[in-house]
Amino acid sequence: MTQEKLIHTFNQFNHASEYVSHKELVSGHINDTFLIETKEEPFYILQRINHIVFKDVPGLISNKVSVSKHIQKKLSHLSETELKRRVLTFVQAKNDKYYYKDEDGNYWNVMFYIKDSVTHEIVTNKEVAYEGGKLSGDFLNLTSDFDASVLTEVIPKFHDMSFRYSQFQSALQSVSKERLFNAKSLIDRVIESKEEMHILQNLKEKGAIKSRVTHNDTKISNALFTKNNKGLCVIDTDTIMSGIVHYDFGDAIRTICNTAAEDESNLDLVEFNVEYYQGYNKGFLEKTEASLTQIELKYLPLGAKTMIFIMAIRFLTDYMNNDIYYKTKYPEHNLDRAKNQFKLIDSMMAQMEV
Ligand code: GN1
Ligand code: MG
Repeated sequence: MTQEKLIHTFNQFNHASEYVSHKELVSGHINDTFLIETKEEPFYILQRINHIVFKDVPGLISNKVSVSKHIQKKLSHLSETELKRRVLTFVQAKNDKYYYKDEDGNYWNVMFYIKDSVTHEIVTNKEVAYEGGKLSGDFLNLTSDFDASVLTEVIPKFHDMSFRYSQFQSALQSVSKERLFNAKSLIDRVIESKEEMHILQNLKEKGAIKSRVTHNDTKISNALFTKNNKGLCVIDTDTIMSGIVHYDFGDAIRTICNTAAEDESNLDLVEFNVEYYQGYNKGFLEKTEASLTQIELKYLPLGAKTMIFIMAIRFLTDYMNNDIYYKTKYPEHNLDRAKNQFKLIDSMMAQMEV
């Protein structure tokens, strides 16, 4: 991506700002994200949405813009400055849409950068876990009256276990001998866990757990905090769709409670931090307890285990498919991610009853 092209793309959006410089933000595995620094604030986030992964980008943009607007309405008592720190605000393109499609077929969107905020790839502070719980809970509350059925399913069956299982089984048919050998023990684990890992999906399909608006990518690096560890805003809302609360609870726990990064290859460093589980759980329940059903509450811990497992099976499947989905930095990267997630489940099970 040349600088000239980036400036050209940025200038397809409605703003009165002058580009000064940019930085690529590299933490995501799917999209390309740039911080655009301007002559005078605000700064912006310019993002290329990966349209191989997200087949209906206009639908995705419509989901996230309409949910942002819904939350903005609900928080309209806040000052404009505060509101822009609490919810993502998207910038319209000159074509009046909230995205711009370039000559190469790439889709771009722009939002305001939320300054004086920090993200955590690894949590090292109990307050961040607690505040993270409040943020996820708030997001679910603020969107609870939004009709989830109008949302586009941006990645069909995204957290559907039987879909992830069938992808895993297809990969098993075509995996190379070498990768099969390297992944054998993890493959066996996936097969052993099949029944338990379908419990939540079965409850969802029976209607025992209701679908609603969920974020679906609540890893802790998708939340912004102040420098004093107060929760500000959830970001990366590309995967907003209809789902169950366990998806959001579980993916947050998966990342908050891991004492190491999700791709740490030294498994001795990967442990499940129960204190952070309790902290997140407390913040989450403070916001949602009154509105969750007994059955939703009962299955939150299994939700955490299931979401760790679903990432394990997805990383493993991608490894068996020769890394076609996630960005990887070295050949065994996806295998290391999968091993890491299984170690996290082992450590969780050694300390908690699920
Ligand atoms: C992907 O691209 P990013 O980092 O926002 C993935 C999530 C995984 C995550 C694991 C669309 O998210 O489901 O939890 O990697 N997003 C998609 O880090 O597949
Ligand atoms: Mg994401």
